Amino acid sequence: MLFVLFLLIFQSCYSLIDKNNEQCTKDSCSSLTSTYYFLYDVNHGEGFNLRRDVYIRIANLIHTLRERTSLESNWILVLPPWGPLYHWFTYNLPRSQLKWSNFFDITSLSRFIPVIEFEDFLHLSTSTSMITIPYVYTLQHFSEGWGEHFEEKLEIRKCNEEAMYKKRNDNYYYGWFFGYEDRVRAKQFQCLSAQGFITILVDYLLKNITWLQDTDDKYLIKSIMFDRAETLLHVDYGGYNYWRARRSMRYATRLIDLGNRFRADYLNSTDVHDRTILIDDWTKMKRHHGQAIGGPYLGIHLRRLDYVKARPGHVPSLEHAARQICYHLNRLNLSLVFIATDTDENEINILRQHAYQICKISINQIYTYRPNETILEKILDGGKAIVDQWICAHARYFIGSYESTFSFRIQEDREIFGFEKDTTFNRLCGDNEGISCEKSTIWSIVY
Ligand SMILES: Nc1nc2c(ncn2[C@@H]2O[C@H](COP(=O)(O)OP(=O)(O)OP(=O)(O)O)[C@@H](O)[C@H]2O)c(=O)[nH]1
Ligand SMILES: *[C@@H]1O[C@H](CO)[C@@H](O)[C@H](O)[C@H]1NC(C)=O
Ligand SMILES: *[C@@H]1O[C@H](CO)[C@@H](O)[C@H](O)[C@H]1NC(C)=O
Ligand SMILES: *[C@@H]1O[C@H](CO)[C@@H](O)[C@H](O)[C@H]1NC(C)=O
Ligand SMILES: *[C@@H]1O[C@H](CO)[C@@H](O)[C@H](O)[C@H]1NC(C)=O
Repeated sequence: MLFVLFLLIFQSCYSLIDKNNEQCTKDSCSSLTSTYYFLYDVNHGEGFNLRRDVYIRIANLIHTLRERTSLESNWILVLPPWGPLYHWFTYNLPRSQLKWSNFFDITSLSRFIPVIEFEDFLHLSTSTSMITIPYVYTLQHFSEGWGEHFEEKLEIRKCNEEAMYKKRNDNYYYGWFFGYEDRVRAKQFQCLSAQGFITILVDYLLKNITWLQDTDDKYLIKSIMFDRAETLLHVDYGGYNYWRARRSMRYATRLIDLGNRFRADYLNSTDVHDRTILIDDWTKMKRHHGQAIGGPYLGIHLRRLDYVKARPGHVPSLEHAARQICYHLNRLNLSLVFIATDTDENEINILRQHAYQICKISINQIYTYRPNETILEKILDGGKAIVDQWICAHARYFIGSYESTFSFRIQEDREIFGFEKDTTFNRLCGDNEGISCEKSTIWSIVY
């Protein structure tokens, strides 16, 4: 019924619109040109690289939503501040309320969908004290499970777990909101059981949400937030718009500069020789496999810490990792190694010693990126992770860690540069898997 009414208004105004909507008078068309803000959050235990994957899902949702409603509304994504993240533990660094511009290039993101930082969202309110989001939902799985066959469904249900947003005496809901507990609240909160692709939310947003003007609340901004956004699936994993969203996730310039400087200083790696020249506007960059050759070094992502226990069969001992490094250096006639890793220099030194014993590669041919305190304070743990990824993405040959989302992001960057696939989709093998175990799954770029 509401939707029919909406269609009627839409049609009557559409005739007035005449290509652009400037001819709408404020009264007759104001509802058709509204700006809406979409917010989301992810389960707090998830790491940096899975969160980047969730961004791609959400960006595609916004993209679809904008295609479906281009005449009557303008949907804008509010970027969820980073942190605190379980893996970002360097003592004394700021750990939360981190802007996306620390790590990513906002102009590039905006070439796929319009985005704003959360701080800019806060400034939309004329009040400096409070902002009200009309609807907040926590997505959750259906408590009875997936059932016999795959079916997309959505239903308001009782919260499976204790609700993360609590109603106070003033009838508003309060919660974490990226550490801005005192600045943000919700008018309504519910749990939404959800199963299927992320775009299932498009119909819900268009049909089930009525944007009542709450004249009592002067802090209200037309916005909606979905927490636990990782609950829903990619709409087209590995497809055209997956890759467009991924290509839009260019890194912040200062991180790229740091990575490039390290490549030039220690690895004899520059874009002209490596054939990895970046075009500023990603929409104009299209490479085919084999165009990029990369710098004269082997890139390794050696995931340690919790992985050693979590993936026992597939994570090599330091000795077996060294054996594999020697094998590939020899095979590829390379003499330099770059290792991205979450472990400390002590473990890498053990690995260096093993490599020396196995293939006489000297200690100073194996590099890691260890920024000093001054740099680390600027780029934070997340920036260091990106510089590590950037350097691996430019290696002549890359070997990742089994099923690590950190490695997946490097593989995607290499697809964007146009490396030969067999230099990219490789992984370190566990001690009982030999030296040439099953490769990682190939997800080729699509233009
Ligand atoms: N600098 C740096 N950090 C790393 C490296 N490997 C892992 N990390 C850190 O540890 C985190 C790993 O968690 P994720 O990003 O979720 O990636 P993952 O390896 O798939 O691990 P899980 O998601 O926990 O299964 C990264 O975000 C980094 O903060 C590395 O090679 N270099
Ligand atoms: C959305 O609205 C339709 C029509 O009123 C209703 O049948 C459906 O249950 C609603 N969906 C949810 C998730 O509330
Ligand atoms: C560095 O790379 C260039 C171009 O690939 C090559 O000509 C040069 O010999 C290399 N220098 C070293 C020290 O390996
Ligand atoms: C291996 O590299 C060295 C120097 O880097 C070079 O002299 C030699 O010809 C290369 N061998 C092969 C088989 O490419
Ligand atoms: C930290 O490293 C940067 C770049 O390598 C360098 O310019 C700077 O002088 C170093 N700072 C300190 C305090 O060592």
